[in-house]
Amino acid sequence: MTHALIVIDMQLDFCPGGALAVTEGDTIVEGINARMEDFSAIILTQDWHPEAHSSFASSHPGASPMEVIDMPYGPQVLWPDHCVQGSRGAQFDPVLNADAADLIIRKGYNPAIDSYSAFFENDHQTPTGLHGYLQTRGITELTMVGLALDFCVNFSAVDAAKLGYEVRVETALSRGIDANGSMDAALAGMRAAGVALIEG
Ligand code: VGL
Ligand code: ZN
Repeated sequence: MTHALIVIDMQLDFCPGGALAVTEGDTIVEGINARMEDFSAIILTQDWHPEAHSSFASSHPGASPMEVIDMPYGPQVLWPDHCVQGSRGAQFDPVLNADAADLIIRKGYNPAIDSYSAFFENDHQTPTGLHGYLQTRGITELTMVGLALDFCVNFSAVDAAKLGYEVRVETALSRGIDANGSMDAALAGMRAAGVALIEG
C-alpha cells in the first residue's frame, strides 16, 4: 500500500451557507465518498482555528475580509471568522464519509499563524506531523481532493511535491475560492511544482 487519498477541509463553513463558502463546495461530497472506495489509506484534514485567530479579519481592527496583510511569516489573506474549534461550521459536511478516515489531521490551531497546507504551517517550516505519518506507513503517492482548490489543496499539493511525493489533484472533486486571480496562480504553481492535475 503506497497510495493515499487526502481529502482537504470538507467542512460546513466551506460549503454554501457557511462562513467562507466555496461555490459548489457541497457538490463534490458524494463523488469523494465514492472515490474513497479506491483507496486503502484515507486522510482527512480539518481547518481548526481558535476564536480570534490571527487569520480572521475581525482580529485586526479596521481590516476587511479578503484584504492581504503582512504577517511575520509573509503575506496573509484575512478571512471571515471560519472553522472555529467546536463550532458547527468546523464540522465535516454530514454527507462526507468521515468514518472511512484512518487519520484526521487538524491544522490552523496556532493563534499566531495560519496553516493552509496539510504538511506545514504558513511559515513553510513548522510541520503538522503528516509527513512523518505517511513515511511510517510507507505511503509515497497522494491523490488530493476537496476545498479550497486554490488555497488548502494547492498549498498541500505543492508541499507534498516538494517533499518528494508523487501528487495528483483531481479537479472534478475540488472547488476553489478564486479571489484576485488565486485560481490561475494556484493551477500554474501546482503544475510548476510537478503536481499532476487530473480533470476526470
Ligand atoms: C482555507 C482559507 C482559510 C481552505 C482555510 O481550506 O482552503 N482557505 N482557511
Ligand atoms: Zn482557515
